[in-house]
Amino acid sequence: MNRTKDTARFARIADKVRANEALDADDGLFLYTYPDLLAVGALANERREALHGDKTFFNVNFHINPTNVCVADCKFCSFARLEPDAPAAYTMSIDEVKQKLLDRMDQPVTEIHIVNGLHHHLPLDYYKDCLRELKALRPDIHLKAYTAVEIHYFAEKYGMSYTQVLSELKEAGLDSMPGGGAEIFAERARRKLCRGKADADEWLAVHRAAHELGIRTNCTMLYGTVETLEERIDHMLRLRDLQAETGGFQTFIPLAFHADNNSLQKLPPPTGVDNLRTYAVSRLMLHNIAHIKAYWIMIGIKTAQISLSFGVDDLDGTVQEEKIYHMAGAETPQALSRVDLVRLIREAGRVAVERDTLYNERWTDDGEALDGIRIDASLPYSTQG
Ligand code: V47
Repeated sequence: MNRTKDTARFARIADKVRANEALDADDGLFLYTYPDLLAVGALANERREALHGDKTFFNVNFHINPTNVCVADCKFCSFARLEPDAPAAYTMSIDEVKQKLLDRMDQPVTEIHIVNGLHHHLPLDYYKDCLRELKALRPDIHLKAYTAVEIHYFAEKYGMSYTQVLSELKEAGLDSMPGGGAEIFAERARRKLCRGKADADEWLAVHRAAHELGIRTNCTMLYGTVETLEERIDHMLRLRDLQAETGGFQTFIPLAFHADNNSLQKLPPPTGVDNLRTYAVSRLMLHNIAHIKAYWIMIGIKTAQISLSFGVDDLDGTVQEEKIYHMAGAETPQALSRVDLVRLIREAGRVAVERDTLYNERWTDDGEALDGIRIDASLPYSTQG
């Protein structure tokens, strides 16, 4: 390897980043293979600080997965059950869905994240009723619900356009959409991972339709399965192109593959370096997406904390009742409290900002006690707040 040439190439990329110019696919691949991880991280950090300073966002949310019954046989998935009567398959009644919120009426939750399997028989009214009933209980709560893959499935199943499905769900209470189901856009990898579900163009078309209706959405990339680095960069560029068209994406969330209880069990998990590099490269490639979110459930609390120096400005979230990754072997706790999150962020030298789903700032850490609780660094996580 010619180090001098490499350093010069890195410096040219850094100039582009500082001028907020779009990097191309070759730049992305170079950053993925440049041996100096800390230099890539520092450049991503520079961009992160230019956008957000020390602010590090989090929100108070919880997850509901009303059904795990799913017609799609995605090889990476440990959550889905392929038939309604398969062992451990479940479908909640609307009352059971409501109960999840009733159990938390005294908590300062601002968002519910709702994702389902692609159920064989449920009518569209089931999904609308979930939204309506939750809103009836807490009209102020933000419902971030249903992935593009679900919306595509509903459109095909009920003979409707994406816009019709989304308009009806919006009318029932849908406020924004999570970024799941994107996996890896490249057809070669997608054929191996999730043949038969919405393809890349369909996933992107659903998000385009949502953005046109004023529904903000997130975007994700599942990494660490069968994809190549070229395919990761291609994935980011396709997201960047749609963002240039609509501006509707709020945050990008790289999702590290977890291998337990699914058909890809032989694959090793992404390494710490791969996780940090993927966050940094995402920050640098996706110059037009405001936020990069670390999903601590997937990469672990420690790596998530370090990622705050590698381009990440957002930590998801308090996240109670997570199922999809815990069924795939995630060893992280089921939830972090606000105090846990603030402590993690403070120790990383950043300023915690509690946000709502649309990134309106609700509370900023002033370094003093949190909600009357003085943060005690000697106590373990999840015992405070
Ligand atoms: O689409 C499923 C991934 C996604 C596994 O928008 C897996 O705020 C790793 O998209 N190992 C769903 N990944 C979750 C998701 C998400 C999560 C947090 C926040 C947001 C947001 C969105 O999870 C799926 C798939 O890509 N996934 N199984 C697994 N074994």
